[in-house]
Amino acid sequence: MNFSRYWSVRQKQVDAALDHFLPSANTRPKTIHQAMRYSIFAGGKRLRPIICLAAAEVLRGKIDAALPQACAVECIHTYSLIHDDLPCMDNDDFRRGKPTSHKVYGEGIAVLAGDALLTIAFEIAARCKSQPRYSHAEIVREIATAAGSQALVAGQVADLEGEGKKITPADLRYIHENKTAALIASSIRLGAMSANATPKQLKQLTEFGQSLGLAFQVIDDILDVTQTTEKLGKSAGKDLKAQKATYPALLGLEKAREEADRLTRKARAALKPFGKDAAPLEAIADFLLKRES
Ligand code: GRG
Repeated sequence: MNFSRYWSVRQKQVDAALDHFLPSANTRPKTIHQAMRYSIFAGGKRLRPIICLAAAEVLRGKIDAALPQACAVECIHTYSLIHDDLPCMDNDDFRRGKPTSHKVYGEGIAVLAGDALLTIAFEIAARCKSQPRYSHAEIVREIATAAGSQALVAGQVADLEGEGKKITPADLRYIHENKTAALIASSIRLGAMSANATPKQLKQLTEFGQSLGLAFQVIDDILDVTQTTEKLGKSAGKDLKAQKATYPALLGLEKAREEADRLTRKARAALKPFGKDAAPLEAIADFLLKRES
């Protein structure tokens, strides 16, 4: 498998679908649609939509059937980044290699661009086809749960409240599971649901997504202290400055790397029942472990 070609083909498919689903930059009121598009097309990796499509692929489902759900999760992810960067949260000037939304459009429009991306995620998801095992209501509930106050928002609350405090490894795991792993696991689940996964297949892929999501965040913590701002496209060294608990801060760099390794192996083990069909997800797990940005 030529992984970089695979990734770039998928990125293009996701970008074309997002372009189709989002109102054009000329749609009134122009400012909000320009701001939504500015952040969506600022150059994100598209990890969540691509793993959603890959999960469908592993179950021999159609990519087209998973595209609305894939775009919905990317809209939610981008909203969370816009809001996370606001002065009242992490206060960052730089994201995806560009000035953050509030730096370009002002705080008011940045808040609204985040709100509008969160909302449009559900409009886009509602365009998907239901499957014999998964109704529209179940698909929409999956997304709402992952974005809500017991997952993504819960992680952000615990992260905000944990700043400058001594937190335990269990607290750190709670933050990472909710702030990062929940949306990643849900992206995989949505792809699997679009391919009408059996309950057993969905369980295996959920396990994969949870371990992959945690590994992704441990690696993100490591990159924050080992890479430059230019390479990351976002401010490096921020966690340290904000006195945030991270895996390298809690365990040291070497143990944090071992933990990322262990979680990736655990994720890969959950793919065993899919045999050779799991190749795209296995390749993604390996790529994420070795990534440098
Ligand atoms: C504001 C409700 C709310 C939540 C914010 C996503 C988030 C929670 C905070 C952003 C900061 C952060 C370190 C989040 C953890 C998840 C993460 C590593 C996001 C970055 O994901 P990438 O690397 O980003 O996939 P791109 O830009 O490539 O899409």
